[in-house]
Amino acid sequence: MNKLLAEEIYYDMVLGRTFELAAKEHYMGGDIAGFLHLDIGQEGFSVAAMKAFDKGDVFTTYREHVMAIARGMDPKDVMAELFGKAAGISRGRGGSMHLFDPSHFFYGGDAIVGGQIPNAVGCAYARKYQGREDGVMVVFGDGATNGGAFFESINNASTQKLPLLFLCENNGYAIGTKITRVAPFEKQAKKAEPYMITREVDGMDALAVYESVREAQSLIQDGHGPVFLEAMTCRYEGHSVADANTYRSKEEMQICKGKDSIDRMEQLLLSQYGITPDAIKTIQKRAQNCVDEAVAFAASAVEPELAELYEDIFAERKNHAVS
Ligand SMILES: Cc1ncc(C[n+]2csc(CCOP(=O)(O)OP(=O)(O)O)c2C)c(N)n1
Ligand SMILES: [Mg+2]
Repeated sequence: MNKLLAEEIYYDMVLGRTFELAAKEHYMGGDIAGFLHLDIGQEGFSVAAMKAFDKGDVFTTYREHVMAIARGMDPKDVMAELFGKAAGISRGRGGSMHLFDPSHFFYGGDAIVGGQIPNAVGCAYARKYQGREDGVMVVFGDGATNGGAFFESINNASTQKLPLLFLCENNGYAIGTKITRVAPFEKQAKKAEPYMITREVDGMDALAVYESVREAQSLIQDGHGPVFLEAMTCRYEGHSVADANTYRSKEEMQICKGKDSIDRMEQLLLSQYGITPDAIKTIQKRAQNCVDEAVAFAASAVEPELAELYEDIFAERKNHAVS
């Protein structure tokens, strides 16, 4: 990977964490309502996956602030969405779990666990039908692989040889339930093995994630059909800000935080890319300024008009009658 890209990935990881720490503060302060799922600890995975899958369509889960920003959305528009403001990326209608931006081929954020998976299958079918070769990537958690929609989707995608990357972020927990209590094995790729090529990567190593997603994207573009890539990660916070994370021991959290992807990337920049400690500080400052501006923008933005309450709820009814 060249220096410019390594620096860009590091910046987006620092930006993601800074953004989420600010979001947490404003959630606790009452500026943000609803649920707030933080990606803190998993930034390396989220940023590298988005940077690697540079073209194509992306569907993801409710834990998606960092992915949305890494995909190219303006942090101001994302923060305004969390604040429920009209200037938000989903016009204040979606909130944290529904960041949606067709101009970046980013179709959410989905509050329904695994709900995005069949949507991605439909999109991949459409793209194949249209002869578009970029492919589709769907990101979901380990918990989502226990749902029926997941099994129907892998069956359909492999039968139809769809250009679809199933990217599983396995942090070992579905809310507070350890995955091995509700699935017969720790690695969820086993569920997809009979259907498609499967791969595993250390999700706390941003460069490794980047390389694995690139490789998987080439495979789906070359007509091999779908690929299942499993990234082993670790989230530092509870499932959402409302979850006190009491189900994990101090020792487990210590091991988890010892793998910090931002620290690892920073060491790499210093030791292999010749980036100076001063340059690292400048990047961190730039990220902080960007987040401060995003918060100021969101705080001063206006709320959606009450009169628009029922807009964008249902599709416009079209008359398909043929005369
Ligand atoms: C269909 C559906 N069932 C249940 C829930 C409640 N729920 C929200 S997140 C979650 C766990 C999903 O597992 P995973 O993606 O591994 O969770 P995470 O790592 O994000 O905690 C559940 C059961 C939901 N949102 N949708
Ligand atoms: Mg999980």
